[in-house]
Amino acid sequence: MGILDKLKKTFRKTSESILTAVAGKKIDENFYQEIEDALIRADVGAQTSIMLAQKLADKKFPRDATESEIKKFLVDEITQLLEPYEADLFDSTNKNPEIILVIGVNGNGKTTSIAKLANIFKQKGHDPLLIAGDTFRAAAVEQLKYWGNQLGIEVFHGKEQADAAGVVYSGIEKAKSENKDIVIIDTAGRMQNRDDLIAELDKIKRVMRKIDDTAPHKTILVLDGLTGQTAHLQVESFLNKVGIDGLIVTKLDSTAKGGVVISLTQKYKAPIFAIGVGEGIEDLQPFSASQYASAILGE
Ligand SMILES: Nc1nc2c(ncn2[C@@H]2O[C@H](COP(=O)(O)OP(=O)(O)OP(=O)(O)O)[C@@H](O)[C@H]2O)c(=O)[nH]1
Ligand SMILES: [Mg+2]
Repeated sequence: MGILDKLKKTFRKTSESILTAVAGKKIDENFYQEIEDALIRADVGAQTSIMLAQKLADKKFPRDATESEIKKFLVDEITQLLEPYEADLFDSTNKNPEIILVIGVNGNGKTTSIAKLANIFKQKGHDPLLIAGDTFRAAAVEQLKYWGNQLGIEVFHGKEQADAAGVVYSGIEKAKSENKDIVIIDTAGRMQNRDDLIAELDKIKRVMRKIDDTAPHKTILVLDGLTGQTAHLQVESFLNKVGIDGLIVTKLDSTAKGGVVISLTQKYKAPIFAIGVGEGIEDLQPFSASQYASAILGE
């Protein structure tokens, strides 16, 4: 299956929900309102949904315009909205190593996304080291080690309940001495309102800067695409309290509200590094504005 077909399948719930508003309808006042409502239901965000419906109305489609013409227009508009937020995670690196810090709320998909990312890096010829900075749960280290074994990628971890910042420091030293070109750091899940746990992230950042004062080169917030408005609160908090360079939005295969990617980018100007489209190791895709726009409209 090609990437776009796979994405269409991923976003089928979202596209079906939007398209029931379009299919077989006459183009009248009601039509634009229905599209606006459908976009809002798909979590596209009120402001953007109103704007898109207005643009459609301004375009003055003839009453007999086809569903496909309407969809193509929306695909183009959404692509333009999203293009500035395509963030390339897979460009070549020269930071020796490139240090990527992965953070987010419990269960959002951090560890799984790290395994998927590492797999992509490895396939591209990189030599990543994964650091198990989630020292909170023993099972977290095991989960990362499991993926490391499966993928043939090295995992660095400390002793049980070790200080996360200390593990990160030792891991980066090891990566440097072994000439790894990418380090990806897994961290324990933490709620955005737990300031004590947020402070631990500051400590991790301070410690890695003793080795490389430009690190972390990327801080990625992983969001669960199923959580809707809660995802917005998470971005707001982590942006203000920790600072982030962009997002990975996961579990888009299980939601009818796949428009959340649009509302997040428009509201927070947050680049999207990748999207999670399933539980398998291949199910993480670099973010493409045009493919995403086509997929959520089933076009
Ligand atoms: N369907 C689907 N499931 C996903 C996706 N990404 C992650 N998951 C699942 O979400 C669950 C949690 O993923 P983890 O990677 O363990 O999440 P985490 O953020 O590391 O969780 P903590 O370490 O507890 O904070 C697992 O069952 C994953 O398989 C995705 O894109 N689609
Ligand atoms: Mg985890």
